Amino acid sequence: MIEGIIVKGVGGFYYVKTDEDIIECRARGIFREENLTPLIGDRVLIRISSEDNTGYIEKILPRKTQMIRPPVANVTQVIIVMSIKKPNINPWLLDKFIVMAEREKLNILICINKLDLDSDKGQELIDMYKDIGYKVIGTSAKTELGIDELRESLNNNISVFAGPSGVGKSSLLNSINKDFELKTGDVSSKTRRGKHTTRHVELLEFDKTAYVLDTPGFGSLYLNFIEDEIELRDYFIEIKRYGVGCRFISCLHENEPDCSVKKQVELGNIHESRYNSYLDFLQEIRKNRRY
Ligand SMILES: Nc1nc2c(ncn2[C@@H]2O[C@H](COP(=O)(O)OP(=O)(O)OP(=O)(O)O)[C@@H](O)[C@H]2O)c(=O)[nH]1
Ligand SMILES: [Zn+2]
Repeated sequence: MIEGIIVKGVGGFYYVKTDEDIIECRARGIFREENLTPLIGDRVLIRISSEDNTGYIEKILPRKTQMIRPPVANVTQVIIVMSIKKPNINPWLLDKFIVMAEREKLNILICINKLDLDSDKGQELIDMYKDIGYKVIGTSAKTELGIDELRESLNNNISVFAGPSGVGKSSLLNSINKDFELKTGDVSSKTRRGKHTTRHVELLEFDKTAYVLDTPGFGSLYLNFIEDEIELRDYFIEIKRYGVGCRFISCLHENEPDCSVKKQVELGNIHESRYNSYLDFLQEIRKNRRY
């Protein structure tokens, strides 16, 4: 049997990239019995028929991670893209994407794009999130600033881009590799096009150790997957860090006495906008639970 990775799935067929080739495969019926669906990103063992060079997926190797939207296995890294302008940077939204990615326990790379439009403001934000402890790259798909660094970050990862519409996710992918040729443009023209073409999620191979999903992750940003509000503390890494010093183990860092997090906000060691995002998401989780 040969090992490969599923890079695409269309209508019951799976396209498995091996060292030499891309093989069109079907899944063994046994997976259905086991209620197991092969996913894009799955490492699989296949048997190839010598007659027509199509194959059967015989075994799915253990998954490292499993993303729900879009359904992809073994994603290791999320590249969260925000633009400094057009659309304007929205730290609250950035924090939300970070929470989604932290929850999935994925490596996070923050990419502040369109730096050509306002590099001062961009740098401010880059410094802020670096200070928190994140890996941040400032980029411009227009001037190719930061593209080499972004390309390098793909090595040894299955990456997925995430971020709001229009920030330049497709443009960045195209700058990384001209062969990708993803459609870019303003939102309205893309929506029109989208109505007539069925989109399939596909893993783009950048090189043997670097795959990128052609479809953005985390389309829905509802926090309803968080069942217990106490979870949220762990998805803000600096709040988690400073929270160790709170008087109460169960401190939610709102109005509890001797809260180390509140103190660090006052001292300026936790950014106010991050703390505000935290409080806001906490309310959202509570509201969800009431329904
Ligand atoms: N000035 C400037 N414009 C950019 C940059 N990157 C992308 N753009 C423009 O921003 C617009 C949106 O870019 P896309 O790459 O389509 O954005 P996207 O994030 O893929 O958008 P969706 O597919 O809707 O999620 C296009 O008109 C791009 O030309 C950049 O670095 N600087
Ligand atoms: Zn506290």
